[in-house]
Amino acid sequence: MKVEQCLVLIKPDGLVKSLTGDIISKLSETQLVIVGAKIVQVTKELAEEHYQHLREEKFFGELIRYIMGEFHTKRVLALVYQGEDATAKIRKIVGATNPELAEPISIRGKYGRVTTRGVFENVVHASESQKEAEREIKLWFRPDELVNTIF
Ligand code: IDP
Ligand code: MG
Repeated sequence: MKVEQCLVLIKPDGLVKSLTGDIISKLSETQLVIVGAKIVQVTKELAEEHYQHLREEKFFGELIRYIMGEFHTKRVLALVYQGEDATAKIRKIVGATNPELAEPISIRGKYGRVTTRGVFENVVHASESQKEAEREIKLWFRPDELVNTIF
């Protein structure tokens, strides 16, 4: 067991569907601590950097428009969780990337959908590993926006 951080984003569909409270309540079962939180208007630069690993995918353009809020609202709620095994605990509650394959009681299984445009609108993002979490948190937050100086 080791202390980790994890970036969670409530994506624009999650905000429009008024799921913020549900998602934060569900994540509180992990007993992890929130050490950073803010509403962000996602720029193209931030979106493309965040999803750089998917640049070659055919759905990349739609994914960028989705996270920028072009289909819902131009807001994302960014949260940083910290605690033991944060990424694994959060990813379990969040569920699989494809909402049709996600556990029905996971956040994505409950609230996500596959659009005819070909994007998985899966309500929430969570870092996949501690390495990714560090990269993502540095991208989304300045050090002084986090409770402790983490990075
Ligand atoms: P993750 O969000 O579970 O870590 P990633 O592979 O990092 O999954 O993909 C980032 C986001 O891109 C997903 O959350 C989803 O919104 C979208 N996405 C990933 N794979 C597909 C796909 O095959 N079709 C449509 N959208 C996808
Ligand atoms: Mg990912």
